[in-house]
Amino acid sequence: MNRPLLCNFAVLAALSTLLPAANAIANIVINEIDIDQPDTDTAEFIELKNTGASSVNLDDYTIELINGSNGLAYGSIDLPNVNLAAGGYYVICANNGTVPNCDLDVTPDTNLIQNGAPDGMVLKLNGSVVDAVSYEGDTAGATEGTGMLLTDDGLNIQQGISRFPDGVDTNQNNIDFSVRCTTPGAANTALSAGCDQPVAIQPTTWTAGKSLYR
Ligand SMILES: [Ca+2]
Ligand SMILES: [Ca+2]
Ligand SMILES: [Ca+2]
Ligand SMILES: [Ca+2]
Repeated sequence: MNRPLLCNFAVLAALSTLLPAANAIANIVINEIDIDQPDTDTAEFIELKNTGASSVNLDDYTIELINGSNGLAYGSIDLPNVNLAAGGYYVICANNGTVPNCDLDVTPDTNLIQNGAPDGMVLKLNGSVVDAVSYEGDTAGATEGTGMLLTDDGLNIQQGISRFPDGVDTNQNNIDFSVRCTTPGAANTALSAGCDQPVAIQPTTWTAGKSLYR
């Protein structure tokens, strides 16, 4: 009588080792992009986030940059064999000299990501699309729901396109993404203006700081 019970436990144990991997499929999202900067684009990046509760290896993931005029990929980034911790961020940049917290510096240094309108990108796991974002309209094969209509216009320093609230994915690009101050490698912010200004020093902090120099 005990043998079938033990067998069931064995099956459950085997399944439990498979389930985290299955859940991991939807846990990596395109969390933030900066596609356009003043003058030549010299600080473009793509930030991924692991929104799940367990570490995910990125080796089987690829990002494809999609041309909105024909739906074809104009670039592909094969992610390396690295583990991204639960809640962690992974930044792919064009130039790690201009993008803080860059984890993977890819070529070219400038004009890596097309500015629209529209264009998009997809995140693939073993060849299947698991997340996508289209900006300045709908890009064939790279749009979830409706493409984001607002744009990173390239006129403001350190302003880009963020998933906000951070990490939340309703599979509606025009709802999930908005123009915000850039935060490569960190949680996305609600701030959307004055992005190149330092965070204001609170009076109490300033008083405490001054006391250090007396
Ligand atoms: Ca660009
Ligand atoms: Ca920008
Ligand atoms: Ca999505
Ligand atoms: Ca961020």
